[in-house]
Amino acid sequence: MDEILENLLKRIENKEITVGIVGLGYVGLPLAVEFGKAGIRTIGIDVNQARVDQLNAGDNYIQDVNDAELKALVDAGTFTATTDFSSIKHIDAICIAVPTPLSKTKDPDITYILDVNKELIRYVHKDLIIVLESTTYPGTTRELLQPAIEASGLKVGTDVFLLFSPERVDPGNPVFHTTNTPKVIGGVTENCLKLGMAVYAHVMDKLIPVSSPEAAELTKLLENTFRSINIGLANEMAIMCAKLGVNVWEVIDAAATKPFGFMKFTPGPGLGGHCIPIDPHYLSWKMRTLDYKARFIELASEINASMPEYVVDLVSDGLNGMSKSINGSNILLLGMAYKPDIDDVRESPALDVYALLEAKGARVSFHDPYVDEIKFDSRMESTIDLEMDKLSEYDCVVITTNHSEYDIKAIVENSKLIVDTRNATAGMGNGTVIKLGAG
Ligand code: SAJ
Repeated sequence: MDEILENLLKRIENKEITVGIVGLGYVGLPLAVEFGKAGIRTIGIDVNQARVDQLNAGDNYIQDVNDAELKALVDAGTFTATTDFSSIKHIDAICIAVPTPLSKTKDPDITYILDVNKELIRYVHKDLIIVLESTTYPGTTRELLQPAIEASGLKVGTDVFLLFSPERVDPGNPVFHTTNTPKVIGGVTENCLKLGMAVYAHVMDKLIPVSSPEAAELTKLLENTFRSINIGLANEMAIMCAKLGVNVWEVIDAAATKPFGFMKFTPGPGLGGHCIPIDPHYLSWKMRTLDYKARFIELASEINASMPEYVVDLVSDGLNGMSKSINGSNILLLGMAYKPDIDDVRESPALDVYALLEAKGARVSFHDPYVDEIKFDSRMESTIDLEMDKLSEYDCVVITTNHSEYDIKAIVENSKLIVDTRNATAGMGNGTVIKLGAG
């Protein structure tokens, strides 16, 4: 590595750098806080002025970020937020953690990455280290970012340094967070990798270098495709067990006693979150451009996407047993977040269940201790207060997300009919409970 690069490496190791984080969401903000806590000047860049103002006032909005830690970094001037991309001129290493959703036709929507790219081209400068963290299809870093950056005349690997390093945030995970989750990282060149690793070494306990940005991009997609497919298998097992009159939860628990070669996944009302329902489609889309059909991904997606409808059929069967129909019934959904003990409703299957029941004429309400209100088409719906003595007013209560604070026993005792999609009522033998996958 020549002298210039050695000097750059030394500056990084001595924390004589400024780190920029683009995208101050559930990935970017925790990462920015960790760089700040490591004593590195950190500038957060986000297009959302309200978010920027909130952060500069020391107010946190991400559940996994410690309020006091953020405030201390803001008060000390170690972390500041801005909407101004020209700050890149004063940044030595920039991590891009913007959303990569799907379009309506389930194709990758990399608009956010393209928007950042436009700003990068304007302010990219010599010795800038650029890391893309957003989950994307293999080839994005090298085929999209590199040509755009090099159009400025700066050469990747000698003048600027370009890498891909997937985010692995598991919102709400009480054990694994930004610093103690191994960090995969792939550089366009050896120098890119060396410098990128020196930056991340300040905040990550363990770095996993791979040979290319494509390997890093695909590592992330394998991780989440693995989950989507295995969740799809658990959901299909639930459907098959119901037809066989066997309790899928008992079967899964028994299989999970195998000390090797098995990993437990459980059925549910469908796939929620910012990643699992979305990321595998980035891979299947890329494969379609190479005339290859990623069959496992498509099949798992089909099964997972059918689960909200399957839950509504269980509700219909339950009401039918009471000579009632969905049409005109009062139905309460417990839990709108896409998984327990978090406030995130993105892609939550509970939203689909809500909409499907309403479309069939039910009067639907919801309770969620973490979600005050949800947006339906153009209207906002607020959570009800959960009062045990009022549960009998509902013809059916659906447990869509089993938040830890739910007193399930009391809910079962006070409800006329329960459809349990999460095995929350395990062991509560009660005629009023219909359980997903329990025959
Ligand atoms: N789900 C099931 N059955 C299961 C597991 C999950 O139905 O056995 C459902 C959940 O209810 C949820 C969805 O799938 O609706 C996604 O669940 P998740 O546990 O994968 O949660 P995410 O998407 O918040 O977090 C995941 C990470 N989760 C874990 O590794 C446990 C991980 O895949 C990624 O680090 C992260 O997405 C990401 O950002 O990619």
